[in-house]
Amino acid sequence: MRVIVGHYVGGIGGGNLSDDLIHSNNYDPVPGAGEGGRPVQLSPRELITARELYTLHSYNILVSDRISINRSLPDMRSESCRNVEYDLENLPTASVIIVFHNEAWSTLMRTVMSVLLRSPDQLLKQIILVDDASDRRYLGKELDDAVSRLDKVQILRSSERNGLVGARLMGAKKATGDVLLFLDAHCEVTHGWIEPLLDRAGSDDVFICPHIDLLSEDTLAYTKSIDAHWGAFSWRLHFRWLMPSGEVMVKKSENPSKPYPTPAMAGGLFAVRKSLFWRLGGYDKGMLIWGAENLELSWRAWQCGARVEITPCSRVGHIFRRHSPYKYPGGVSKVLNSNLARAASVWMDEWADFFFKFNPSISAIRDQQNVYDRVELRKNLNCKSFAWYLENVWPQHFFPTNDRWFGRIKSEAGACLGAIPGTPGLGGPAAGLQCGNDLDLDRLVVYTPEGKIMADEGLCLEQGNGRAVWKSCSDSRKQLWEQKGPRLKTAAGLCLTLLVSDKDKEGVDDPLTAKRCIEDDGQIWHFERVPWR
Ligand code: LR7
Ligand code: MN
Repeated sequence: MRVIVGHYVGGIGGGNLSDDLIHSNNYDPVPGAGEGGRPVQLSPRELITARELYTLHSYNILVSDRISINRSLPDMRSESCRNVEYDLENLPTASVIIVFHNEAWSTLMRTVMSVLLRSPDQLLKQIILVDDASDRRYLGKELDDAVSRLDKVQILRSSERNGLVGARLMGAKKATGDVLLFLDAHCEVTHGWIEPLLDRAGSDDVFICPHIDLLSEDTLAYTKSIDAHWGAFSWRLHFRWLMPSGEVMVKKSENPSKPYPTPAMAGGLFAVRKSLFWRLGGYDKGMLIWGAENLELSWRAWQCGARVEITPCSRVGHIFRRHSPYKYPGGVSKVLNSNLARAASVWMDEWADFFFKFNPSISAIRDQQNVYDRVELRKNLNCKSFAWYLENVWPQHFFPTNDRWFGRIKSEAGACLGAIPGTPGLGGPAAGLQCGNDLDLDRLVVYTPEGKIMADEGLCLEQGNGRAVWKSCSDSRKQLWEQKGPRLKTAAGLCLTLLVSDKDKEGVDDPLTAKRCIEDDGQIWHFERVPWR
């Protein structure tokens, strides 16, 4: 499991950069730079300047300004994707919608140019740029002029900062193509990107996403991301990429050019038939600035009779940023938490109770949200339950359920089981942790009837070579633990053991492993159930 979109901490302003720097367009391409998707390297001195400018966009603007907005990229598709033939005459047309707030000129224009360069004329109806109240001077008249020279491209401006949902709705209302195709404002599409999206979006029941590749935030190199990924989310409702289940992988290898289902989408890059988008209720207008709309849309799609899929044949690069460069009116957590509260209350049923119980600060702002319209929408569309979603769309999920034990597993020695919060999804060696309180998600685990011990982020306790580790949950038998009285046993009959080094420390920070069963406090476990809702 890998993390790409995380939880942003902090919108940062322009620091102490001069007005001139902030507001001017310094696009100045160097012949050959970044061609073929290759990285651009800077001299050590330039790197220092580039670092200072990161506050503006959270990517290397010096590099971006050096690469032609028409740069070439290699064909990123697999052999089997290249062999698919599409009947262009019978594909629906696309309105590409790109919303932006204070984007850099060069990345924005490169997004636009890559679409113009690599989409068959008859399939591309229009490109709609939506300016979400940017205040950078270069995005004013200078952008208008540039856009007016381009066929099919138009720009809509919002005088108020609406956030990406409001901006996308503004674009969608003006779209005249059959399919809405959303992109972030720092993407580059590659050869053959649009045909597979339109081919699938033609059917009226699917939100179809491209395979998202990586544009390095430092060098703008185009790199392929791992072949298969699945979108999902953690207990705290942070979007996460996971490895698809074994079953999905088998199907994929049987037909490597076929779109495959995903529990959730990353949010920025997808195509959907316009009629379906509106029939399912567009977006939740109550969602501000950034965040959670991707989960809301994914749940709504699945629960209300549509699907979310990824086509491996459409490859689009996106600049992943570690920080969000723009301001969040009201503060980033207030904005994100309100959006999450809305999405959870409308769609998650009992799991909304779980989310709110363990996130009291979000629960506190829950009542400020009026979601009446969205609840009505759910009723009118006759949508299925979240239980149905978990069971059918994401059976490998790691949330508690009615038939899964949930709580704290505490050693007789004192320490508790839990995955140390580190880089989400990566796991690591398992050790005894200081037991937290009942709301401390890092010390709470799901114990499935099958015998898996699951922590947040899709980590399962696994007996590795000589040591127990937290690893991505899989079908591996090494992740099965049978409860025998107060002991937890592997298939080979070994006992989960906390290797207590110092009695006074109660096993905190001490390693866990599976050992021959003996009389030992480190092998005795207490199961303290914690109600999850
Ligand atoms: O107030 C705003 N107004 C805007 O117009 C805030 C943002 N925006 C624009 C912004 O300029 C950009 O073009 O909205 C777009 C998305 O914002 P980003 O690029 O800051 O978002 P992100 O790429 O970090 O985050 C992902 O999750 C978001 C949750 O709200 C959105 O769904 C993004 O579209 C989404 N991006 C992707 O899915 C790209 C692939 C990333 C992955 C994984
Ligand atoms: Mn983005």
